[in-house]
Amino acid sequence: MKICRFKNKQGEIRVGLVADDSTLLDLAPAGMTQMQPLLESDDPIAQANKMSKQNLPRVSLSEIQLCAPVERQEVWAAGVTYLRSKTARMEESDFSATAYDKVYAAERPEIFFKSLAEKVVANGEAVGIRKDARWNVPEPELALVMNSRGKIIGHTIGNDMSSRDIEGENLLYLPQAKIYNRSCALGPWIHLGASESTAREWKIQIEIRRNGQNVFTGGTSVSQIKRSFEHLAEFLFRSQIFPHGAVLLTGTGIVPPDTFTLQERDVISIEISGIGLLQNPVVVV
Ligand code: DO4
Ligand code: MG
Repeated sequence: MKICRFKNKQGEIRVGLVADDSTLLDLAPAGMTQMQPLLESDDPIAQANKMSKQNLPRVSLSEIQLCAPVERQEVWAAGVTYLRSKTARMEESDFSATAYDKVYAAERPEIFFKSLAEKVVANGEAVGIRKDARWNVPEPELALVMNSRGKIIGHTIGNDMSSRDIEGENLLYLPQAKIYNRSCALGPWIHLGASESTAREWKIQIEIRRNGQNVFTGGTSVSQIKRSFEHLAEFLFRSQIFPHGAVLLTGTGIVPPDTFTLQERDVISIEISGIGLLQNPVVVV
């Protein structure tokens, strides 16, 4: 079961249930104009199933614009959860290398703030590369969607856009390397109710195209994430409150070669089997 936010032809923001590859059901006539009541309910799948049985208007995906599947949730990100991320970061930095080594092995994960909901970029919108950075990459990541009680109720696709030269120069520059205009994309929708063992079977693929040509392809499996989702969620919610719920990106396991940097007008496609496709062009910000 997949739910989305979308802008209809009249420019109104609605919540939809994805019916098939080309159609969704508009949940407004069922009284649902925001995702939050569904995400906060005790059984979102049962509630979504019940609504899907009503005679709801069908909307073609080609007629609407998908919005980022977040309303008021803070977006956070975990880091160095894949071995590939640890080794790439140790290589990019001289004096921060031991920090990455230590955090990979430590009980406490690296978790950092990534974005306010209103700044998140939706499927089809441009993600940004900083104008003062030389080395920019996308980070394709599985994102956990949690309610205000810290329960994982769904998954979406995240892109944790990053400036590797700024991050590599000094670990204290991490917020500037990670949090800037258009640095976080989420979408295309939320897949509800998959267990962790099901999600761990999913594959993550990325393709980057430039002038219509492929310039990078990479892949990994969610099963390569070192930490359990419950462990990540527990640390995020420890001594912290999220009255509107939270989204947590789970780290990247795909790092392009060191010679690669994104350019304006590149198109990034991230696919997670089980969820769908998140596609964004690149703009300098
Ligand atoms: O410590 C730097 C960021 C790590 C990260 O974003 C990742 O591993 O995905
Ligand atoms: Mg990341």
